[in-house]
Amino acid sequence: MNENLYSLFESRFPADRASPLLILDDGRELSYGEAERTCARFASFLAGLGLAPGDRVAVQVEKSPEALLLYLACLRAGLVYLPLNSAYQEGEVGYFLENAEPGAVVAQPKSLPWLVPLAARLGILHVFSLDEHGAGNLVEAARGAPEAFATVARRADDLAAILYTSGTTGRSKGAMITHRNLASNATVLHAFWGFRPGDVLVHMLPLFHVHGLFVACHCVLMNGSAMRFHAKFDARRALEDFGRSTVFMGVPTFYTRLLGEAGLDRESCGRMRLFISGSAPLLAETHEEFERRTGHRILERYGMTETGMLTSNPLAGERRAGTVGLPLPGTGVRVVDDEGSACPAGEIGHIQVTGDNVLPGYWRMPEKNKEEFTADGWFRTGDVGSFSPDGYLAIVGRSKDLIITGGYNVYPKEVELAIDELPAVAESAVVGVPHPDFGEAVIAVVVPRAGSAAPTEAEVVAWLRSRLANFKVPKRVHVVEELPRNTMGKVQKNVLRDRYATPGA
Ligand code: MCA
Ligand code: AMP
Repeated sequence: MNENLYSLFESRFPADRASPLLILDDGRELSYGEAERTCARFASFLAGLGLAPGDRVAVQVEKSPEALLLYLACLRAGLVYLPLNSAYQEGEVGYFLENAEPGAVVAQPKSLPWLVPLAARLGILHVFSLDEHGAGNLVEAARGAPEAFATVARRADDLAAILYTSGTTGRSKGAMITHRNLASNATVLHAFWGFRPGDVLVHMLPLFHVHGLFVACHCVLMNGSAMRFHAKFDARRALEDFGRSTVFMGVPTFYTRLLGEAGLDRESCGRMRLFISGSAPLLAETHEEFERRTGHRILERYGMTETGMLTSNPLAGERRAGTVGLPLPGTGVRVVDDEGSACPAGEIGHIQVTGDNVLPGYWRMPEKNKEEFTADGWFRTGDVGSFSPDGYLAIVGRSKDLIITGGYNVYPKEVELAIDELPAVAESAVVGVPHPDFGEAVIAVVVPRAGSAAPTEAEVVAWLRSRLANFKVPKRVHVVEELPRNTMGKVQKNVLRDRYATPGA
């Protein structure tokens, strides 16, 4: 049996291939049949380049139907898909390409001036462009390729994708995701959330992370139904779509922005059956306010890039605000103390997980595998939480030094290292503070080097903008004489968080 994830999707496609997979912003539709043909052309073209199963294809493009079809084509051709956030800058992308050694790169046309020389330096033979409208030389070059392609046989343990996640220390790690990881999670989520014929999902998430690509698109592909596919989140357009759709998935920022729309009420959401939130904590007050306005209780779930989805509130049972629900079928979730012993219900500890959805390890980083997995093979999430007596998991914090801003992860260390490269900076500390729109906002506290003129906030921001993705750039930079430290000499980030917690502080 071919355990290629694409074959699983294909087995679920509607018999009538004229039915829509994508309904676009301008009302145009892309049918399953058209999607299959374009995907086959992309797969034929990539295979024709000499790329072999297991080779990586790095893709840093804006969202478009073609970007989704390129992902499916990679699966089909047995290539390992490596999506990159379109906001990443040259230095960030350079590291990923050097580490993953892809056989081909597909990028936004505006990136080509720096990407072409970078690829040449790294010995990457094939560089193609694809823009936000789905145009570019990839599409041109694949135009004449055959519209039939025999999906390459893959075993469940073969790699389907590599997704880079930032590290607490040092460089990013490539999470290796197998066909088994994705197929098991897609099958479980499709059933757990009760997908049914005729469901229409409103898709407003980016396609380069797990939430938008795997969670949302896989549920739709498993269901053989349609999604209303938008380039990005837009609260007004979402409201328009709620009148003709049934399922919505978003990060908490989507929900707080929806609450800012006067038109969000029971009537506008009357046709919807399910609102799902994840990627960052949903405040209980957002949950309650959303229910008051629309009559819908948001279903919150919890997952990670390395593991896919782990827990979810139930479709039929109680959706409990402030919790991420119950372990998904087939996923083991345990809460343990510092010694690794199971915590009783109500006690807070480290969350560890196991299951077919959990990655086999990190790309070419055996030492990280040792750190991130326990001796008995469970994955350490770095999240901290507790179970209620009836099995609901609540996440109360993170042992990893991570900021989640608008659903994107930012590791303070990476931003601090970039700030410290400024000659006028002696040291810096980066923390997350509450933010009404993004949940948490990145802020930096900077100590000038003795004898140097203190850098201004604008200088620090300008420096970072050229080096880091825009969502990592601090919303505020505070210049201070020294950082607060404890008796061990460690910077007291909690003091900084408290000091700068008030907006405008
Ligand atoms: C944009 N900006 C941000 C963010 N997004 N700042 C902080 N955090 C953000 N997330 C800033 C830009 O730098 C820019 O600032 C300004 O906002 C406008 O940019 P624009 O792109 O127009 O913003 P937007 O369209 O309003 O985007 C906000 C957004 C977007 C819709 C919340 O960030 C988004 O779609 N987030 C979803 C992330 C996601 O998919 N996460 C799932 C990861 P300036 O003008 O100063 O440059 S997967 C995951 O976490 C796991 C597996 C899970 O459980 O799901
Ligand atoms: P990422 O590495 O981008 O996949 O982010 C995974 C992290 O997002 C998890 O380890 C959690 O810290 C966080 N996360 C995801 N979903 C939730 C949620 N519903 N509530 C709280 N944190 C979440």
